[in-house]
This record gives sequence, C-alpha cells and structure tokens, in this order.
Amino acid sequence: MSKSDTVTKAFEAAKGQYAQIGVDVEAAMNKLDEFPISLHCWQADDVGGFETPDSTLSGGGIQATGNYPGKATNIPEHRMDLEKSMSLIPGKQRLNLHAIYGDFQGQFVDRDQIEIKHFQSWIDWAKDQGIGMDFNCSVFSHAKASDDLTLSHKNKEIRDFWIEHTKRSRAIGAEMGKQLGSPSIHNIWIQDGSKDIPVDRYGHRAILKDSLDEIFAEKFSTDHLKDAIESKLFGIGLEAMTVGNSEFYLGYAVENQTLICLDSGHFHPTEQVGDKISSVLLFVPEILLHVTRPIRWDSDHVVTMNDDTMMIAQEIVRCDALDRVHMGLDFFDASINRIGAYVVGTRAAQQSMLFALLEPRDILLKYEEGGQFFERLAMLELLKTKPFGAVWDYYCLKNDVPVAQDFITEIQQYEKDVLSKR
Ligand code: RNT
Ligand code: ZN
Repeated sequence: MSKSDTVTKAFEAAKGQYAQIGVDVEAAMNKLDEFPISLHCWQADDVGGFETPDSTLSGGGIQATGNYPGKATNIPEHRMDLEKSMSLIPGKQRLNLHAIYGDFQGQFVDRDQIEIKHFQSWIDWAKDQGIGMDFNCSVFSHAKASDDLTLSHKNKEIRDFWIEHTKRSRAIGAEMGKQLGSPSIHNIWIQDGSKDIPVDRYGHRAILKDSLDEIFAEKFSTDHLKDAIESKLFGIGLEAMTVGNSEFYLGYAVENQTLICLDSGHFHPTEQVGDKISSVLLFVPEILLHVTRPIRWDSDHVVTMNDDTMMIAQEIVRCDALDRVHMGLDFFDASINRIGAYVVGTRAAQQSMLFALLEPRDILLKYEEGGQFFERLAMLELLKTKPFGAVWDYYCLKNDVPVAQDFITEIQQYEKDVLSKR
C-alpha cells in the first residue's frame, strides 16, 4: 500500500471512532483551515533584524541563547527560510514582522525615520505568498533604549523618539493591512522596567499611559489595523518592576478597547494563559496571543503540544472565539536548526488546535451541567487515547505538506544544501 493510502485508511478508521462520540472530523479540519498562525519573523535570526549588516539583539530583558550555524543574515535568506518553513506547515499562515526587519537597502534608517517604503518589498512578498501580515514597533536593541526605559522615560527627548517610532509603525501596519486586504495587528511591547526596587512606579506608569494616548490619537480603520498591547511580568536585568505589567495593560485595553496580547511566558509560572482567555474576552474586543514555551522563566523555547498550549487551544475553541483570538508565535531558540524550530513550533500550535476541535462538546457539557464530574474527567482522559495522530497526518496529506516524520529529512536536506553554506 502506498504511503498516502495508509494515511487515508487510518484516517477513515479514526473518523469512525470520533463519529461514535459525536465529533465531526471534517468540520474540525475545515475550522483549522480558517485559523491562521502568525509566524514571528524573529526565530530566523535570533531577533537581530537588518538595520546594519551585523545587527544583533541587545538588552531589552530578552535573550536568544545558542549559536547554531545557518541563521538568516539578510532579507533574501530570511525570505527563503520562511518560504521553506511554510512549505512544511499545513493550514494558513501570516507573517509577523518587526520594524527592525525593514528593507533599508544598505542605508542606516533610524527608528524615528521608518516609512512604508522600507516595508513595501515585504508587502509585495506577502502578496506573492498569499498571506496577511502583522507588525511590531521595535522598542529595544537601540542606544536610546539603554536606560531600560523608553515610552515611560522621564526624559522627554527619549520618550518622543519612541513615540514617533511607534506612531510610524502603526501607520506602516495600517498600510500593510490595506494593501493585503486583511487587517494587520500592530503589537506594542516595550522592555521598560527596573532591576532594583524603584520608588516611582506610579510616575513611570502615568507617563506610559500618556505616551500611549498620544500614540493612539491617530485612528485607523479596523479593516486595516488592530492595536494590541503586551504585558510582562519581568525581564532579565529588570527583575524588580515592569512598567507595563498585566494590570496596567489590561486596564488600558479595557478603557480604550484595544486588543490585549497575552504571551505565555509573561506571567507567574503557575498562572495559565488558557484560563485568562474567557475572562479577557468579556472586556476587550479581541486577543492576540504570543504562544511560546517558558521553562523556569520567559525562556521562549520552541512551542510544543504541552498542557499549556493545549489549554490555550481548548479555551479558544470552547469560547467559540476562533475569530476573536489571533494566534501568533513568539520563541527564539538559537541552539537548533531554526527552520526546524519554526516547523515544530507551528505544527505543535496547530496540532493543539486540531486536538481541541476534536472534542465532543455536547457530551462534555451534558456531563458538566448534570454534575457528572467523574464522567467528564473520564471522557477528557479518553480523548487522549483517540486516534488524533491519524487525523493530523491526513490533514497534512490533504494540505500537500510532508506527513509525519517526513519533514525532518526535508529540513536536514535544506541544512545541507543551503544553511551550511552561509
Ligand atoms: C518580549 C516579548 C516580545 C518579543 C518580541 C520580539 O518578552 O515577548 O513580544 O519577544 O516582540
Ligand atoms: Zn511576546
């Protein structure tokens, strides 16, 4: 039997098993088709960007560790890596670009000078790929961010520099959304914080609030741009206080009806982002997720299909919020093949979504509302033994991407042919 026949046969059997508990496998796959994952551009080059030939991540309280050979060092390499990664991932993707990845044509363009022309070639590329784009101001790795304070800085000149950068970034995002016919989500994350106990938390937070008001004063159609703001618990070297903590941004998002960005690494390790989704959805229009895998701290390891990712997916599905929760990824592991990191991480996010979409909602709800909690627990456990893998393999086959372990050899070949020659 051919490989694809084996996959199809296993899928048909799986479909029957799911049907027995009232799950429509085809409907689940159709929903997954409509749920794009936004690929963060920064896994390809360890958050370096292309402002100068040797740009590297510096400061910001974040860190990419490892020195695996083959990272993208310019835009053509970067696009080639993204295309390779996307060719190995089923379903729909978007590209989530940071401002430091502009096409600056060998000129040094400071952050307060960026314009749409620096991103036009990315938009054209995205159009060719048939994908949407999201965008981010880059408020780190810069001399004017070296005090660990930017939009909340007490020095007006520094603050104004970053306000200008962020305003320009929003305008660029809006133009991307307009040209691509799909709203771009612009996310603001800043490092601002303090290594040791500060005495004026209130002062810095009040300044950040004012800066955001100024940044958001310009209105764009939500057909083109959606604004998100990202909270954080702490960064490296910024352990005592983060200006934009969860309470700050949640308050701001509720008051101003922006999106809130929930990053899986930005909360206390025992908090679950999955648990926050249903609460936050009641008060803000939409959510942006930065799905990542924190180990002990916000380490940004490659996403896997672990309990945290699965709970996030389950809550998106259980809240029936596939159109209100936008899934972006945010990890940067420089210690392994970076294309492998994209493919494993994105597939893990999609697998989690598919697993969640294969839940027998009616049965589970009936148990819960009838107080039948052993039955609910039993069904949730049983689901783990259902032939989920057969459905996933078939989904890959149907999407014309390598099935099961076949992507491993493809990435090994790409490393041999392309990455090892950089
Ligand atoms: C940092 C934030 C932020 C960045 C990217 C590069 O802790 O998670 O989202 O990772 O914007
Ligand atoms: Zn993030």
